[in-house]
Amino acid sequence: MSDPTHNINPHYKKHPAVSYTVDQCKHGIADQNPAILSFLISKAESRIPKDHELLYKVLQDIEDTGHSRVIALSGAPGVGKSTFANSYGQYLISKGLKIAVLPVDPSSNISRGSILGDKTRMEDIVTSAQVYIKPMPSSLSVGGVAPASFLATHICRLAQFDYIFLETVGVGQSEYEARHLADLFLLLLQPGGGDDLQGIKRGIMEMADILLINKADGELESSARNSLDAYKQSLRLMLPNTYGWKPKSGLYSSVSDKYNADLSSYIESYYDYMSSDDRLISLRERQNLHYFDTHYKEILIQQLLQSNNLRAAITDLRNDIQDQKIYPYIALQKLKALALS
Ligand SMILES: Nc1nc2c(ncn2[C@@H]2O[C@H](COP(=O)(O)OP(=O)(O)OP(=O)(O)O)[C@@H](O)[C@H]2O)c(=O)[nH]1
Ligand SMILES: [Mg+2]
Repeated sequence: MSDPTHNINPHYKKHPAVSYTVDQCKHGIADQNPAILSFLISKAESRIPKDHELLYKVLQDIEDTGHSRVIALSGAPGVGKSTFANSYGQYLISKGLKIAVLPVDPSSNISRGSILGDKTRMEDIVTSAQVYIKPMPSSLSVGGVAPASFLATHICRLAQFDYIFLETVGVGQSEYEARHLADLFLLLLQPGGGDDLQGIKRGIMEMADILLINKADGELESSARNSLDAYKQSLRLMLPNTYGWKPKSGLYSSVSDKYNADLSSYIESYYDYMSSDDRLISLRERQNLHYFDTHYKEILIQQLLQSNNLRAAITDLRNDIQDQKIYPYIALQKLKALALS
């Protein structure tokens, strides 16, 4: 049998993982340094407690000035979210603005193999120094106690990008997650849908602050106009959101520049509206509380389960239940007493 190690380079050394000090990270955030931002976001994706200790040290005393505008980009797969980020991104860059584009729920993006696709769709902005696009996560183990998308958004806020776009996977849970992270929920729709909601759940449509019929160009332009009329009808029947904002709707196309100014005026009017009466402050406060409320139980449970005594007691109680030595209710009461002791 041939030696399986014969073609391994004996001089090969694994590169040590790049690491940065707390101070370097703080400066990196202030400078919007992409390598450091990606380093920190990878820590946010980690389940290793040490990584979160580092994040804690880096993030704890950097002030969030509230400058960044966080926009969720939602819509069914293939509707053109990444191409939109490229096209509207170019428009923002031309105004001297700095932007970050982050995927929400990157693990499901990877399983659908579209992150690479997303990056190629953003080819015009990917090399710009004014743009940070979060690279593919190094592993699929996204998670830990804090969802990485919250922390990634938070890190980009602290870096004070003018705009942060959160591209969702377009279906289900990630839309709701994005709604809890973003100031503004922008929904892209395919032309030709009319009032059937094209598989977009009504709940998602109701979250939209701005709704665009995308691909309003070439052969699709007239059907995009028809769709817009139909959507305007159904939007009229919808109640304004919690803050009293009535969603705006319009056309968009990533192959021309012609709708960018309109969209920009919709976005401005949304922020004008939300900035008055402290609505935006209140929205962001609610989002922070939502994040805390969703995760503190998980943290406390994890903390408790680190106790060997409790883990052993759970094993014993389960055995006793199986052997019919104890009722499950009594077992829970015993466990509670133990946890409180
Ligand atoms: N004609 C036209 N085609 C577009 C436009 N925007 C996107 N497309 C095309 O639509 C396809 C999907 O675009 P993407 O930007 O990858 O769509 P996406 O919503 O990011 O897709 P996922 O990330 O897979 O959910 C590509 O073939 C684009 O070239 C547009 O404004 N006009
Ligand atoms: Mg995409």
